[in-house]
Amino acid sequence: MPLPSSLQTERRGEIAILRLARPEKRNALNDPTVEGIGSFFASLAADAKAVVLDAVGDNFSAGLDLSELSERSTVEGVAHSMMWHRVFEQIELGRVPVVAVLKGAVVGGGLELAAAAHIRVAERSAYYALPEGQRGIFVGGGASVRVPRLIGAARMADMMLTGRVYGAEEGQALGLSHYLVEAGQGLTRALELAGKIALNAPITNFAVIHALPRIAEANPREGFMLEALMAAVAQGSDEAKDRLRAFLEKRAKKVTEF
Ligand code: 1HE
Repeated sequence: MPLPSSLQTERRGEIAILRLARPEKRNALNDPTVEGIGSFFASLAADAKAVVLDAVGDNFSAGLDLSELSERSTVEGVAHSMMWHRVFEQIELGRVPVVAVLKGAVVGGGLELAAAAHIRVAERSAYYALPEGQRGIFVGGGASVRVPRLIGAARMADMMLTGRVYGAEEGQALGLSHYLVEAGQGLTRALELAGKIALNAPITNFAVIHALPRIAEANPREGFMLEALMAAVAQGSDEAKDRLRAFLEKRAKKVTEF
C-alpha cells in the first residue's frame, strides 16, 4: 500500500528510516498518517535490522490532528483509539527495535508515538506535554499504559491535570528520553545507535522487544521462569555459541570497546 504524503521513507544500509513529513501542521497525526505508519511496519523489508523514526521540520509531532475529532461518535471514538493501539503495537512489538528522534513538540499523541519506540533520542528543543485535559479529551494512543512505565502514573496525572510541560533536560532526567543531544544531532545519534542494535544477534533483539517488557510486568514467579526459558533459547542458538567462542578466543570486542 502506498504511504501518504505525510510520511517519507529512506534506507541506510540495514536501517530503515520512517519520517513524519507534515511540518506545516507540526506533524499532527491524522488517520492516513497513523494507518501509513502501520503499513510501513507491516511491510518492513526483511533485511532491515532497525528502524529510526524521525520527523521533518522542528517538531516531532503535535499529536492527534484535532481537526478530525469534532464529529466522532462514542463508538467511533473507541474504534479510532483501538486503531492507534494496533498501529503503535506494531512498533512496540514488531520485528526490529525502533529508535525515535525527538525535537520540538512531543505532545499528546506525539508522546504516545514516541513512547512506543524502544529508544528515544531527544534534541535540546524537545518538550513534552499531554494537553488532552485542556482539550476536554483523554489520551487514546496507549499513553496510559506506556507513559507510566517511563515516568510513573503520578507524573502523568500531573501533566494531564495541570497541563505541565517538561523541557528536554527534565525529560531526560525523568526517563522520557534515553539520550539528550544538541540541536540537529538527533538523527546522527539515532543512526549510530541503530547501527549498534543491528549488530546484535537477532534473538537478543527479539528477547529485548518481546520478552523483557512482559517479564518486567509479570509476577516475579512467572517472570523468573520466563527469563530462564528465554535465556536458554538465546544461549542455544548457533550465533550465541559463535559469539561466546569469539570472546574466549580474544577475537571479540571488550565491553569498554563497543
Ligand atoms: C494542528 C495541530 C494539531 C498544530 N491538530 N492541527 N495536540 C495539541 O493539543 C497540540 C496543539 N498544537 C499546539 O499547541 C501548537 O501547534 C504547538 C505548540 C504544537 C506548535 O506551535 P507553533 O506556534 O509552532 O505552530 P502553530 O502555529 O500552532 O501550528 C501550525 C499549524 O499546525 C496550524 O495550522 P494553520 O493552518 O493555522 O497553519 C495549527 O492549527 C496546526 N496544528 N497542531 C491539528 N494537533 C489518540 S488520542 C491523542 C490525543 C492528542 O494527541 S490530544 C493533543 C493534541
